[in-house]
Amino acid sequence: MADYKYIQVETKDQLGLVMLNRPKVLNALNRQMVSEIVQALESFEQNDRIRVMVVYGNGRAFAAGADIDEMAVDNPVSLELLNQFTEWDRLSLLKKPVICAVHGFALGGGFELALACDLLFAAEDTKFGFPEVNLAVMPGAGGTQRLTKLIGKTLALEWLWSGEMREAGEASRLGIVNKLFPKEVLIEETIKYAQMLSKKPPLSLRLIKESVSKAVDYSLYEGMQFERKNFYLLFASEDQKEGMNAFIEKRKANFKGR
Ligand code: CO8
Repeated sequence: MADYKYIQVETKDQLGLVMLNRPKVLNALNRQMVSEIVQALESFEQNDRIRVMVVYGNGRAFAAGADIDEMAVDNPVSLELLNQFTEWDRLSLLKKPVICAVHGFALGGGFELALACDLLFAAEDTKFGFPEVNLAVMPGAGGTQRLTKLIGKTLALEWLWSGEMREAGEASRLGIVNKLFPKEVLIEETIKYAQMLSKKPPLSLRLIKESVSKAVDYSLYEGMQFERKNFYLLFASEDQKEGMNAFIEKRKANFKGR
């Protein structure tokens, strides 16, 4: 497995786990760390044995945002030339399920990373927010877009303008968090859920993810056409035969991902 400086990577059965690992600075996301996260997830994406990926943080927090020390000296030209977000954009090309498990703080770029994943599980102690406004900047990795698509314009504006931190319970009520857990069992419960998901037919998970993602951008009619093609496509898979035969033969299906 590649040697990373700011993350730790491991596999567990059919899961690929990525742990953010700069605990002294609350996993502040510097550029190399973002590169490493994207590389690690892409290598799990290419690994036939991995079916579900999990991202979480080591130490007191999931991530307290982009690394402010690194960003403080940026200017528009350096940012344009760096073009760092091309890497970030590759997160949305991942086809396998990605679950994010957050605790402590999920702020700024850390919150954006969580929102870029498919499912968000949170410890009850998590504080969410976009403090960028207090630094006289704004979210730059999808925060204004993904948050607004999730909770609507007025709620998003109020939250982003204030820069305030909100408790996990409120984030859950707003529909941002899928599951809340006591901090002590967050990773264990997330892995349990990911294990369950890893037993499902991978091609179905994949095409469901693709179709649901289209629902955000497409009209209902276009979205339904897209969904239908994916529905038809699954009938070309061995797993569809296995799933339906297992039902008819009253046995447990064994899905191979083809
Ligand atoms: N960048 C750099 N260092 C950080 C960051 C950060 N974002 N957050 C915390 N740290 C460091 C602190 O400087 C401190 O270091 P040291 O011990 O050397 O002084 C250490 O982590 C521990 O932090 P605190 O002592 O501050 O811990 P507290 O428990 O008192 O406070 C807070 C925790 C409230 C989370 C506080 O650390 C804080 O406000 N952090 C900054 C939060 C923030 O403003 N985040 C937004 C950053 S901007 C951003 O994310 C833009 C995204 C653009 C796209 C990025 C794509 C990746």
